[in-house]
Amino acid sequence: MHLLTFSLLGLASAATLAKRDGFSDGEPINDATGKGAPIIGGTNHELDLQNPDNLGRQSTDAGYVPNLKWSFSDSKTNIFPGGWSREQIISDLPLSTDIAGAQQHLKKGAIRELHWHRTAEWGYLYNGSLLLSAVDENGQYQVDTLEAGDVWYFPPGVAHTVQGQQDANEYLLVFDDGDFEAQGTTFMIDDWVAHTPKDILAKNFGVDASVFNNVPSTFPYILNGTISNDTHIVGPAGALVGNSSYVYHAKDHKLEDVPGGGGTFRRIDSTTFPVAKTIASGFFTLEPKGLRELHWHPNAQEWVYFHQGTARATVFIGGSKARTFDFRAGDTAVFPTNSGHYIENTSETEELIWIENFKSDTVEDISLTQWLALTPHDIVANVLKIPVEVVDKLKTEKQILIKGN
Ligand SMILES: *[C@@H]1O[C@H](CO)[C@@H](O)[C@H](O)[C@H]1NC(C)=O
Ligand SMILES: *[C@@H]1O[C@H](CO)[C@@H](O)[C@H](O)[C@H]1NC(C)=O
Ligand SMILES: *[C@@H]1O[C@H](CO)[C@@H](O)[C@H](O)[C@H]1NC(C)=O
Ligand SMILES: *[C@@H]1O[C@H](CO)[C@@H](O)[C@H](O)[C@H]1NC(C)=O
Ligand SMILES: CC(=O)N[C@H]1CO[C@H](CO)[C@@H](O)[C@@H]1O
Repeated sequence: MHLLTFSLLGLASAATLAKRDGFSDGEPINDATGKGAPIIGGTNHELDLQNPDNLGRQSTDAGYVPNLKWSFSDSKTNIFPGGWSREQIISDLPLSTDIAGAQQHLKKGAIRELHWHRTAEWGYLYNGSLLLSAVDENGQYQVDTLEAGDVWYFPPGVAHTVQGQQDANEYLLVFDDGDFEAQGTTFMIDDWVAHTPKDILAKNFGVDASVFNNVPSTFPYILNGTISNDTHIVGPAGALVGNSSYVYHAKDHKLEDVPGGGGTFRRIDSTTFPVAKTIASGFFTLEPKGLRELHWHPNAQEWVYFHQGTARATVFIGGSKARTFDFRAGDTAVFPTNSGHYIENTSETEELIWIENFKSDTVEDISLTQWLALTPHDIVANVLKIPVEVVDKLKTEKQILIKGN
């Protein structure tokens, strides 16, 4: 009895202390303006709580802006002997025409079937270690070990595989075409061999046809294996090294300068990873109350993967249309080319980590603050109806990530 009374009192005082508005209770109610009313019919309250901005919280949002968000948790996960895979393609996120994404997990020794794609493939290993193997049209090859934080890029058509080296190996995949399940996108070696007449296989490889009696007819995709110890391949055309390498080893590269001091930024595009000609990416961590400054990308759609934390972004698509989205780890998003946006950390406890990908050779952005600072100040003051002294103080250098206060 005593305990019950105590906990009820505790609840009451907690409620008094943390004064919440209707939106943070998962209801479309603006306590300040009196607009809105509770949802009586069917609703997914957990999702409403996770997406307060879908409930109309931002009075600056306006007009119809299509959905720009997809959570990997909404994707079908395919499970295999050696791990799992789940993807986000154009039918999940229709505005992401440039890029499709996936997450994959390989157990120790597990092998992604040998294959190639008509698209470029970009990968970011965020856990474990991978043995990567690839061969190009000139017979140049690469056998390389990746650690967490490393990135790879295979141009279209390059033959490849990866094998998990630790107990858990997990990575993000990005392809430079949103329509990744289209016919003729992925070609699996055992699939091809199984659909080639055995006498042709025998003639092609110069062996007896019976060698191929056990080629699987159902394709494992991610199969169990044992750790390969055969990493010292020698070939006539040599290894892909230096600027030809398909691998970006994070430890060999510096972070970019972040004048705003709000976090870290790593640029992985053709200026730092020359082979990555069609997929450019930026890796961001955002510190307490920090803000990725208002900006847009002049060269491509932005595809985003949130790796850790929670975030908010408002996307302005022109024509008085803007919409705010709430994000958390595992979400993907697309911001249409040239649309203005910011990204803000909304977690009280966690650093925000995300990755931006562009179907381009470079990461490019135009900063709103830099633009205004480099435009005649009286003109800016007159257009925005703000004091010219405010414009005089705007920073002329891109801040990228702004510190919280
Ligand atoms: C695959 O290997 C794992 C160990 O990594 C084992 O637990 C599992 O049973 C194996 N699955 C199959 C289908 O062989
Ligand atoms: C990988 O995942 C394991 C299991 O969750 C974790 O203990 C480990 O710290 C992770 N390693 C990295 C590099 O993230
Ligand atoms: C490498 O693996 C093969 C089997 O795949 C085995 O026969 C050989 O002994 C191994 N070599 C070493 C040095 O472990
Ligand atoms: C490698 O690429 C970088 C960046 O594009 C370039 O600055 C450098 O000169 C290249 N090095 C060689 C040896 O080609
Ligand atoms: C705005 C906001 O809540 N920012 C949070 C971002 O993450 C840090 C932890 O790194 C929190 O301390 C901040 O409160």
